[in-house]
Amino acid sequence: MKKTCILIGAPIDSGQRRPGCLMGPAAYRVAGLPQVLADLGHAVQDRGDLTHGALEEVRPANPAVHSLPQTLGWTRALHAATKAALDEGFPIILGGDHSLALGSVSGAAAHAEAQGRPLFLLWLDAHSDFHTPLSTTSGNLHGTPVAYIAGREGFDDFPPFPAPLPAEQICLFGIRSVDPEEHAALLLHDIAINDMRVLDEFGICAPLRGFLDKVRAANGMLHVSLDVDFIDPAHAPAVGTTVPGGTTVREAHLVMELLHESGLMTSLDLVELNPFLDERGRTARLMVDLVASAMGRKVFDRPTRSFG
Ligand code: EXY
Ligand code: MN
Ligand code: MN
Ligand code: MN
Repeated sequence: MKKTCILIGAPIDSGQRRPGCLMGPAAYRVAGLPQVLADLGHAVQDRGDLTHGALEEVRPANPAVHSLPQTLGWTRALHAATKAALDEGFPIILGGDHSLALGSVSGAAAHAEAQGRPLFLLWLDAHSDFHTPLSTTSGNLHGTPVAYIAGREGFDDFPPFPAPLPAEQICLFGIRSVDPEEHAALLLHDIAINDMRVLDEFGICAPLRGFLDKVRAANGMLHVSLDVDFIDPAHAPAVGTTVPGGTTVREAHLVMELLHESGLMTSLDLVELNPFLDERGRTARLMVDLVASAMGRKVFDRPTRSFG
């Protein structure tokens, strides 16, 4: 199905400390994302880059947390932009670090709530991002969005999340780096954690199809958040939080192809690309190729069937 793709640049890097993520939106455009989408027959509206707006003076309870005013400003801006874009089409948020999901997913949740539909979340990441601003030791708020989305306590400085997602509506995929406090909290939340061991043992298809069946049965909307570090750093080096043992390029494409075939994805984040760490745009181009697979690019247009 052809979509109206609404590109929203989010040059946010306040969720972590390594410079470079703010160049992400430009890198996706230089890597040809708008044209790739148009070549697939989609309508493309590039809304340019957001800003975080006026900063409010706020002091975090946890002294390790840095850039809280910027993160709050970005959260408000991304919430509004994503919610509005969902009224017109298919938002693709060009990050920027993963703290952008504090706003993009809350905006998607507000839209889903207004539509009377449940929101589901597919989190493609090496990390569970399940810290709160109180539990984080790095103080990097890009490690917290899933906790906010799931309704964990500890986000008092943030707007209340519209309708925190029940555990069964959240699916983590590719996980291989979880801090002890996150681990303890995740055991209490019963969120589906398809870590790399699950993917090694059961592959991509069975766990992902199981989750997509739940989305379909609930007439759900599906927000997908793709962190560059989901993919093995040997293939995607341009990210500040690399963790060895990630997915292959083909596994990442298979996820995107299954998402396209499901027809269920309603919004997408591309996060954590740091062009300053890239090798001649190699990672940016891989991410654009993955979006192309999610938006209908196929080598052979054939029904999936077993051969033999
Ligand atoms: N759990 C670690 C922390 O909280 O600092 C690492 C977080 C990395 C988050 C990146 C976006 O996925
Ligand atoms: Mn809609
Ligand atoms: Mn992440
Ligand atoms: Mn990550």
